[in-house]
Amino acid sequence: MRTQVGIIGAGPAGLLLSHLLHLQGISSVVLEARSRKEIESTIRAGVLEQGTIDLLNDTGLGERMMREGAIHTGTELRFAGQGHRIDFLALTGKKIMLYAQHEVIKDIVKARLEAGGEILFEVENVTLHGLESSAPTIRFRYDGEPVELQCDFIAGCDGYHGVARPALPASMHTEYQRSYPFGWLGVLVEAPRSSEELIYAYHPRGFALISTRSVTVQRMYLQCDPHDDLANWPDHRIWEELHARTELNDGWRLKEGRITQKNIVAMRSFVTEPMQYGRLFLAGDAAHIVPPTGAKGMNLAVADVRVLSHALGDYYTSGSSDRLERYSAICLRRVWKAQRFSWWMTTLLHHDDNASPYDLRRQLADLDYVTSSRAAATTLAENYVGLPMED
Ligand code: RFL
Ligand code: PHB
Repeated sequence: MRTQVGIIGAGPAGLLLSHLLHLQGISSVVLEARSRKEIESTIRAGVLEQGTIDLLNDTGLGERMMREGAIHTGTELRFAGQGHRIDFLALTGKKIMLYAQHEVIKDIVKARLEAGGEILFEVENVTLHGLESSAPTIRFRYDGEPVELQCDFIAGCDGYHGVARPALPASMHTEYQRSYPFGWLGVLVEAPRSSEELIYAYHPRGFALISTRSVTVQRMYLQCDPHDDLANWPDHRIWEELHARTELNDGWRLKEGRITQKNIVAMRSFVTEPMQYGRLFLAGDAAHIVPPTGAKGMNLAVADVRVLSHALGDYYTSGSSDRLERYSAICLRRVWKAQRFSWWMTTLLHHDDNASPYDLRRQLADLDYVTSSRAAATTLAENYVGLPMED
């Protein structure tokens, strides 16, 4: 088999890259370990930045999102029994969209398949070869048969646990990371919305986030121990904590419903530098991870593949490798700012049992500052709606 760009992983990064390449007349094959059904039903992110919304619309992927997604012009920070609105639109002129990651995935898969794009699902034993040469290959098993895919370039879009990053020679890369003593217990709930906008709540019992998927399905998260077991979280305990952590002095109360799904995720910050080696380019979670508090992960994946698609476009139209050589440097400037923001939102809003009384007072001052100073609220807002995407 032969293609111009071999793409490993059909998450937002890999699928969008193949679409953006197709629009420039560049061929690709996407190799995905899981089934189509699985990637189209895994519950993950929900917030799209203004730049992500614009990119999806500009490339013909936004039709269902604009119909079914919900535009939000602000968010609420809640602590000490009071809510404070951060007005994104007034502070930055920009908005965000609540539209689930698996819906974005469904839309891109459909567009790719309708355009005759090749996505091979349930591939096994993917290995990368000849990264230093101008003709790298990807070997894998498909339908039980061994296959070799010859490419000009390989895009490693296979997430944090994929095989592309480990194929980089360790001596030429540096990994930066930080873990947090926090996990998120996420639930899907069949209930009406309790609030028009997302609520990020700090409480001495821990962080809580009230998000949404539709008028009838809500997404909620609770800070928990990252090693906690779901068996410790019967529904009544989840509701008790959600109510306690989101309560307001005016008697507002979260609407309950049937919990249909529960999971626990650990929080981590991670960056590998550089994000490329020879003919291999990493994009999205394969290269960097952020804790979900800033809602940045999927948006970073989108920004990376936008840069990569432009750089590959340059190569195929003019033969110039200049932008490809600068790919990692271009992405990392924005990646590190998203790292900073995600770290800051996480430490601002979570309760650390080991924090000193001094640190807890300082944290409350930080919350008070960001909700009372227009300058501070603007820095939160401009990061949340997304810093400019660079070329
Ligand atoms: P993905 O989505 O992990 O996709 C990688 C794909 O590669 C496949 N794969 C392989 N395929 C072939 N061979 C192999 N050896 C393979 N190994 C892996 C996998 O099956 C998978 O299909 O990476 P990508 O495309 O970089 O996208 C990243 C995003 O998924 C991620 O950053 C976001 O979900 C993070 N995130 C959020 N991001 C946002 O922008 N806004 C949010 O509101 C937001 N909320 C969240 C989140 C992540 C969360 N979790 C579950 C950690 C909320 C949560 C709870
Ligand atoms: C979500 O709706 O899943 C969501 C929203 C905001 C975040 C993280 C996740 O910061």
